[in-house]
Amino acid sequence: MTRKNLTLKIIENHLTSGTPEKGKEISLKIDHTLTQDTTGTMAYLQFEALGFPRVKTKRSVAYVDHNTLQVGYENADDHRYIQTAAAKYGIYFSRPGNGICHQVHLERFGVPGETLLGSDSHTPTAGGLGMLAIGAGGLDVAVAMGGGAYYLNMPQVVNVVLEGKLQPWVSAKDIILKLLQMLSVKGGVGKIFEYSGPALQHLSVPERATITNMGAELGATTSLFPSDEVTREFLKAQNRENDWQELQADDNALYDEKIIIDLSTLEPLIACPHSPDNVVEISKLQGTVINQVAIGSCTNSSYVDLMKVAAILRGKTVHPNTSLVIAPGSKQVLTMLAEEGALANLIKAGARILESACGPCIGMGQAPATDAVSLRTFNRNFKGRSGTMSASVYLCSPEVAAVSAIKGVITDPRKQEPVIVETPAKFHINDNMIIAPPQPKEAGDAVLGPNIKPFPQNKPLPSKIAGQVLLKMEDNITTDHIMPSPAWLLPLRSNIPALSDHCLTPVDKDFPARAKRLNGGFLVAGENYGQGSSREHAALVPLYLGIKGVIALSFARIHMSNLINSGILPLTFVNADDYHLLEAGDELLIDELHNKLLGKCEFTIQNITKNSSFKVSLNVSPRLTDILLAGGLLPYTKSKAE
Ligand code: MIC
Ligand code: SF4
Repeated sequence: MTRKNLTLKIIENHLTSGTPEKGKEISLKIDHTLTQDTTGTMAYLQFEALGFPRVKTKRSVAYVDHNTLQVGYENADDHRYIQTAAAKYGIYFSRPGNGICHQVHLERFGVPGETLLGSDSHTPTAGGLGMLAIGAGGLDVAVAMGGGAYYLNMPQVVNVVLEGKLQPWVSAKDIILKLLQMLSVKGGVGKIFEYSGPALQHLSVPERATITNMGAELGATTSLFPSDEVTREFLKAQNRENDWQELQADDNALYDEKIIIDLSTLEPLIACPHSPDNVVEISKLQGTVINQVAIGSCTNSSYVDLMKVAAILRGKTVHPNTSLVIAPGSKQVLTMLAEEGALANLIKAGARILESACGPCIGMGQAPATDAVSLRTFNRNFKGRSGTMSASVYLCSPEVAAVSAIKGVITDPRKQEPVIVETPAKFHINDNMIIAPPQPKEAGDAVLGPNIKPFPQNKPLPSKIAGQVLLKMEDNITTDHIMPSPAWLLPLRSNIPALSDHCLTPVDKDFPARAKRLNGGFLVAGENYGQGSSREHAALVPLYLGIKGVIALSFARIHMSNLINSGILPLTFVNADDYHLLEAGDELLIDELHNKLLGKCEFTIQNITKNSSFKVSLNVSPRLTDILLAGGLLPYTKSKAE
């Protein structure tokens, strides 16, 4: 009798190389891919540059959901490019207005037991449905669309056992906030979180998806729920029962780690500024004045979430000093809210209804006022991400957000009568905003606009690299720091030269000019460098600025891959003390690099300024070393195809 966990079963079913043993490199066949508009343009340009004629996956979907605010021609041009590229390459196109990629994929496309690679860090949302869903950079997704395998180091599998039942007013959001409180934003790096236990019978698929969605904030590779009767009910209600199959871990399955959470002991929790792991019990914040409440995002914008919000707001008025905005997760959710009268309750209460898109979560509007406090149901509260540097953003459940919006202060809802909303037996199905790809001979060419510029490509790795430490950074630098994306920069996502003037400016506003003047150099950082968004712009823009290597105490998974894919060395300090000794402005030299890469993964960098040296390691597989030597994944993949 085998004792396999579910992660291992799905991995074994998709394995194209390697042995799934902890830490070893494996590769997986990818069944589905998804892209969204702010990473999609790059992914399709790269797909084109790789020379693939058409996608080879079972299903690839291009969503437009992030940058839907067309303040100029730029976004509209991106949308047109993505739509025409999707038609040309055999990809489904989810039109702007149809909803947030993760919510729509869950509702209309996700299939238990299959693999999904998405150019967005919250792709693991589909793990709520029993899919092995992983976020990656656009180039990895482009390769997967062309039929290439996805490579990763076999993660450790953590079993999260959920016991007991949530108390009234405590929700799925509080389960994942609890894990963030326990483990921190780097506690999940190199891990997959597989959920089990008696409490699962009480957690619907969208609730499970709230948990797998925010597993990204733990730094996890992905998170996974079994596919059980609850999953079957959800797919049946989506008119997709045929996509269901039962998937469970074996009895007494083996895991690398186990965490037990008794749901009955949880309280409503809130993540404080400026990190999703800065979590406290609501009682500690009770009475904090809030200027804004924002409900939505791929974490908490499902039908049940918003029906609860509507029930709480029914007959009430939003506090005069608080602005409430609500973005339903999908057209399906919005349609059902409208048909059931809940939308009217929201509007009557004074909520400002936004379109079904990411909206304020990616800083597309609704930036808070100077020094304001914003309470959001989102997944990230990094400093400045809201569009206002001085704002304080707190993260909570939709229930807490709605009750607090009425009171104008953070309010523990537990003294009130609980609201009960059941998962519907039938969702409203209408896929008229999803365009299936035409037959190849009917598809025209992909249409580029003037803002879509060629992306930078690296040269093969030289054997001698010299340069200055251009910037020294602390722990947990996010890709929002490296390549900020407020509303006024998002239209430039297809224009790397224009974006380069804003790289790392939240850390040092002079960085781009310095990097350009000195023709590039090195970046130095602390732990968990590059956490957060999957945007490969955080590697492509540094590449454009001549960055040759990043030396850090540790890296976040997706960003490290993006650096390698761009041919930038991700080096780790062997001794943490050397991080403290290194200073911005130090001149560094790595010589005989090719020889060094042939040997063991540790080598020495000379610090010319300090007349000293320090050890770094490049702890990557031989395949990744070859990618670095080739100058990135694109030239490497092309050379393999020749
Ligand atoms: C995010 O939530 O940070 C984003 C915006 O969805 C990103 C993708 C992007 O930067 O375009 C992500 O999570 O990967
Ligand atoms: Fe969109 Fe926010 Fe989800 Fe990113 S985290 S996909 S910006 S809703």
